[in-house]
Amino acid sequence: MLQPNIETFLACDSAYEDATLVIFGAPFDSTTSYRPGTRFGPSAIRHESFGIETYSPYQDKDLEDYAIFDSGDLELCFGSSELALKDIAERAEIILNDGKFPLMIGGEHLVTLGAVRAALKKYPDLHVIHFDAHADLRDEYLGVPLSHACVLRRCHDLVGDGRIHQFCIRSGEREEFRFASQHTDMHKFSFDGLAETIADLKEQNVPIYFTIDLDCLDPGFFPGTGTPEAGGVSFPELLNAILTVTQGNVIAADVNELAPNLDQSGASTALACKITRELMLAICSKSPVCETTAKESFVPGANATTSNMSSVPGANAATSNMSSVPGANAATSKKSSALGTNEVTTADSSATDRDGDLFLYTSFDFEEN
Ligand SMILES: [Mn+2]
Repeated sequence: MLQPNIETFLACDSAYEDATLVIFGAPFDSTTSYRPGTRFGPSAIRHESFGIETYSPYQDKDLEDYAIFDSGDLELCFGSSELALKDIAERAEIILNDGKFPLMIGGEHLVTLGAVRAALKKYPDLHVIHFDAHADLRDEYLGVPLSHACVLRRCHDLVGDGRIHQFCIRSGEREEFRFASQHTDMHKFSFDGLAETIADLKEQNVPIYFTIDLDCLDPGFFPGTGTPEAGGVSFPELLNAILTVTQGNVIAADVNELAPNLDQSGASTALACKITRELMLAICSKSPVCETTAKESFVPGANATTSNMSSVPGANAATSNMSSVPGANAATSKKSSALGTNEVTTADSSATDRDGDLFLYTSFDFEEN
């Protein structure tokens, strides 16, 4: 039987009605301040997905076990940020109102504002977890308030003080850091404090919007982005942090700022694609919104080997004793007890990372939400 060539993210081919996670692309980069190209991010990630597996050995979960719908890319007006944000908000609102989880793939970081506007309508007590190299707290950039350099400041306009939690931040104007010290919960350089923050938000049972600017990663791992900043985190550290955040009440999320054209090796796209898979699996298995997603083949609560940050090989790697260098410590290590949900049951194996340093690879009995 001949079929039309419709490309979805790998295994995200459920019907919309059945899906509880819905992904969509926001290919917009009109306010990019330095090197453009993030408009090509969503289609590159989607295409790249056919080069990876549906199964995650980190989480022992498989995309095939969940009902995910890929609604494709929005057709956004490049000449008008406000129109683009309106279209993004409308798409996110439809998904939220249908009781599903929207996962947006950017695009430059400004796209987050559209989705946050929609999420706030349904969840007025929303908190934002923000991973980024940049503070994004400028009040305006080159005379405009709608810029990817201002996106978290615009989110602050909406949610107010103490509800934006920023991690890995290592770049911005002095004024942005001054603003952060008074109005946001900023954690510079690393994921230090993340587990405590999520434990606290979980205890308050507040909804979380989770935005990941991939330039939080070190440009050595992720050069394919418009404004790279040295001194970033590694893939295992980011993955661990994602597994931590998704233990909270996450109701919507985005991954942004991949500019595939700026890394001709394709390594940045491959990383972004894998992070997207891991994020989808973590959301599907943990978000309260997706509780009904699991198909019959998936057994919730079966010993997930991964729910704790220390379980990702390489996350607590050779740098763990370099405490004088900000960000050198795997910030998320050994903080699982703060979440109150993970109990160490067995240490089933140990392993050696590429540098020959021993780290403990443990198995956890994770209590599903
Ligand atoms: Mn950034």
